[in-house]
Amino acid sequence: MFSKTLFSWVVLIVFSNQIFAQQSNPPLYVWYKQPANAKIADVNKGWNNDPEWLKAFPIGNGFLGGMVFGDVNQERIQLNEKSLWSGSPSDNNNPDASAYLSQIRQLLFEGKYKEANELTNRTQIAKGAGTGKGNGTNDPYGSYQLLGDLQLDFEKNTPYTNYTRRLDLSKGLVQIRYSQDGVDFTREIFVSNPDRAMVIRLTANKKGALSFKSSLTRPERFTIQTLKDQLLMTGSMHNGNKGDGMKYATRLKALSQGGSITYQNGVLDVKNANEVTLYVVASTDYKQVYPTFIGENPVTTTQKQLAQVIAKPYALVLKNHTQDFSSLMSKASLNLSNLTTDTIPTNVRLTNNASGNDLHIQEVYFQFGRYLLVSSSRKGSLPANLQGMWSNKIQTPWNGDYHVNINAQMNYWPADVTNLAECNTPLLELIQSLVKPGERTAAIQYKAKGWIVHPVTNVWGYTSPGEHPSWGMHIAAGGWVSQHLWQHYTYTKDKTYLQKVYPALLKSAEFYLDWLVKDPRTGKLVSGPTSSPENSFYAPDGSVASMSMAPSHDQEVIQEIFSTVLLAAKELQDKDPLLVNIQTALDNLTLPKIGSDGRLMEWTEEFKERDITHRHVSHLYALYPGSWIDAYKTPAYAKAAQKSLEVRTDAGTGWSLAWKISFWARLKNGNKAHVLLQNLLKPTYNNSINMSDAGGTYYNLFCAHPPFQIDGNFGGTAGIAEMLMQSHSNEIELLPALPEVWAKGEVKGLKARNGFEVAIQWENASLKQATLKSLVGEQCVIRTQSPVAIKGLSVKSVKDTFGYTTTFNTIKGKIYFVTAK
Ligand code: FUC
Repeated sequence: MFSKTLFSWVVLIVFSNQIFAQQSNPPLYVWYKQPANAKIADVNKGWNNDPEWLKAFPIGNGFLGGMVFGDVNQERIQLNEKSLWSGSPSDNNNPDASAYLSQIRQLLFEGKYKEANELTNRTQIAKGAGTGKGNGTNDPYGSYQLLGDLQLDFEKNTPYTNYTRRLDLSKGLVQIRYSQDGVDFTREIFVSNPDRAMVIRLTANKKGALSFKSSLTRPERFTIQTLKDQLLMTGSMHNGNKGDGMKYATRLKALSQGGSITYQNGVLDVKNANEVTLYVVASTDYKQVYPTFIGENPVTTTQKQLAQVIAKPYALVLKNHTQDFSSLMSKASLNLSNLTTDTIPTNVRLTNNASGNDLHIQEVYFQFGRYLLVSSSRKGSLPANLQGMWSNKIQTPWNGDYHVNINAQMNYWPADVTNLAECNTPLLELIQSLVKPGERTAAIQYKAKGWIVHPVTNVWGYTSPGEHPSWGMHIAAGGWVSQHLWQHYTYTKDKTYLQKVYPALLKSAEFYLDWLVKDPRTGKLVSGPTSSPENSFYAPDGSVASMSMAPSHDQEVIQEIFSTVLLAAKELQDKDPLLVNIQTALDNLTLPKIGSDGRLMEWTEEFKERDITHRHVSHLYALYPGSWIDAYKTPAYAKAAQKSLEVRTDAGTGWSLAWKISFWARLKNGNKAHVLLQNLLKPTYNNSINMSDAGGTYYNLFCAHPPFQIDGNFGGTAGIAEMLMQSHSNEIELLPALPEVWAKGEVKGLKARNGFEVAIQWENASLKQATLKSLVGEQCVIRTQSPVAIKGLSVKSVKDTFGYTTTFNTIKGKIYFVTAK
């Protein structure tokens, strides 16, 4: 009797902890049977990536990162420190710009595009060198740069067998194995966030078999000091003004079991050890505080870091790291393949997928995007940049900066929805750090209140326009990034957080209030002069132009930021007098139109595009990430958006393909979204930098712009989530865009707006069951294709044109079990 009761208790406990009968998660490795060649390529030859570098594994803790080659005789870990930038704070605001604004607007209203564009090109640009045309490493703008290279020279040449290298995505751990000269060797490499150090553990199954020389190097600006028990590399960056800028320091130390370790002439020499652990720590004197940006001395910081990590046994450092890393990675999972072991190397899968449909690489790609965010974006670090944090160059393409006309935003699309809110904070902090410099830019450049950023920013608080208006006069950027502050709130409903970010939101709206002007032809409010990011058109006067009044993108972003501020004010019961003006402006805003060919118009007139398949699809902002265009609520606009998308084609740079996955998902077309995912996954093993080459995926799963650019990885992950669950319109839609090829599967840990955590299981391409955990106790509306039942509740699924909605109140902390009827 007693044991029976105990048994039922156990069953009950086990059952209540389970979301539902779980499938086991598929293995999460990126792995290969070959090393990458560690020979250092000339990193200063333009923007081309080294194809071998694109075979290495990226690792990182948000601050310190590495690319691990796994080369047997000559291991190389190319190092990065995320704050390591050349350049320095500079004033690029142009005080003469505002004097020309009304003249430019007048010319545009009169249809004199040639004159208007010429005048804009002359007057509405940054003062000084701006971004240095994306090559600003020796300008004040600066560039993100590599920290250097760690090399391990085993001074061997003998053949090896049984080679494998793998990156364990769930633990953030590289493991390399091989046999050479009759000895089995292993290497285990990770970058710990709790201990802020890179750790490299080498073992052999024969005593005394480990001998190698190790050193730190950098293409320029470095000094190596050989200390008694470590190597110290220090240097300072070019500040862009013929002087020294940011300072950095890196330390390398080894501890071994058996054998000897000596440090001489900049070389760490290990002889006949049984086991060796190398520690790398690094830091800079950067601090994200405008206007000086100066923090702690990196020589001191690294001293503390090293002391902390070597004080602990290796096993403990590894344990703390894996716990930390996997606590984030395990928050969401995707199972499409039902695999339990992975016997096919990643490069083979990628090739197989190109001619078929390798479900495992698709689920790995989803998790790889999450892995990259966990590795490159942690509390207190700078956000993931154009290359996340991995660059092997002194001049990273486009300065490896924060492009805010799509790229930086896309990096953070997966953050909330795939349950990595912790990794979101660096972007939210960066945005808030732009308010002060952005207020100066608004005041000096446009004599406007509020704050603005143009399409690019760096670690030095750059908010001025770029050097050419065709790309540099993206006026909507500030509103777009501010939207991220609000979106994060919609997931958490945390009012303390909202209170903190509200001033940035309000001040962004305040800028647009000052900026908008009345179109004399319609009496409506329009933004301009401004571009539809990076696209251009043939104006009626025959000229090629990028400047116009009221391109759809700007109007959509402004519409959204105004609406958002009004919602935020309501949540906080704020009564700021500006809110009345915002409401009035919102009511008078010009909104996009549908053209005679059925497309959503990119500009207010039906101009002929210079490039009809342009990679930017900014006028569909309102479809995704915005939500004003909705397949169910505004079907006519959704149809027009679809037409625009079809004309843009299924090709594009990496991030463009990724964006299109989410567009198609929002249009509820899973098969089309999957076509785009497959295009994004197309193997691309060259080092082209030709933008007209369609993007794809490199050997190590990095996204090809080309060259390597990480946004497509993040956008791909977000796109997959958007195919499986959507929550942008106060409903949680389960399986809104399931492609036929994902007939069966399970996703767990997706976050929905209004505070829900969602798991879904499906079979035969339709919902089997789902669970929703209510995190804040809001009412829940779920949308499904067929009626559902909710365990313990009496609910009714109400039919409409697009499916069924089921509404129920929830209690904070409770899990609701949904089953298809
Ligand atoms: C924008 C895009 C480019 C590239 C660059 C970093 O300018 O148009 O394609 O992604 O950012």
